[in-house]
Amino acid sequence: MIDTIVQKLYHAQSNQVEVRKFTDEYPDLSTETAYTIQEQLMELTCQEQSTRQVGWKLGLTSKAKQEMMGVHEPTYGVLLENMASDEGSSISLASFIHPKVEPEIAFIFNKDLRGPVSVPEVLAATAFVAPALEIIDSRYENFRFTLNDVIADNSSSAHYVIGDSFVAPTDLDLRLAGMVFKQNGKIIDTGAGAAVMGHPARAITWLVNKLSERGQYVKAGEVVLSGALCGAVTIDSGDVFSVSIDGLGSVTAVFSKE
Ligand code: OOG
Ligand code: MG
Repeated sequence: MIDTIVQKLYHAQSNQVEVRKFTDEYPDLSTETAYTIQEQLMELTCQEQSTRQVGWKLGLTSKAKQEMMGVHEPTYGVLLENMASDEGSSISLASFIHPKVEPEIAFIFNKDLRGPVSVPEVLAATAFVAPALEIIDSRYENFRFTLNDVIADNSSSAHYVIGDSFVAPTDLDLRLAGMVFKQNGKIIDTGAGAAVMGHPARAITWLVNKLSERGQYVKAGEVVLSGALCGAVTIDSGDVFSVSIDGLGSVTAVFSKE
């Protein structure tokens, strides 16, 4: 079963086709098995696409996202080197199925982080925080899934852009950092860092503690996206999205017209 799901998800991602969510066929698919599928899917992707892991992302760490997706627990996924774009480069929608974009706070670590960890320990291991835009793209029909489906699908990871205004996390109170999210120059949502589990670094503690159950950890040099600060928005070709976060600066993602 594991291998079949890995192959089907890889095929869906690389051919931009939707698949039916696997819990329809395998209702007993457990969270542990779902993370094993995710791990094998990422190994296959790294081999096939000659890429490597550069970090992690958290999913469903805000109330807005949990309510939007009907999944009330956080998840994590893997970020690969070939999922990153530099700010300013135009991103083609051709490699996605039904992409959406989310404003997030990215953490970049200069120390390994092994569980159990606390919020101060996460902040002490953080070199910089930066504004980010994550492009998510569920491989499932109509972007609908259960917890274990989305975990198997690498928590809908697809692409991301990190702004290059790097700030030390101790220079500001991330809970109170205000956020303005724009599409084509118009404000579409606002929020603050506290939308993510009360403090975005708390989402990182959740990740590190969860990873330790599987004998894994966050490595120095890795980037972690702490989760959307508000609901995700569907991307149309030609769109320009930006997020500005108080004290962190802003980042823009430009999507090509064709
Ligand atoms: C799951 C991934 C959610 C976030 O930041 O909450 C996520 C999804 O909604 O498809 O990346
Ligand atoms: Mg996200």
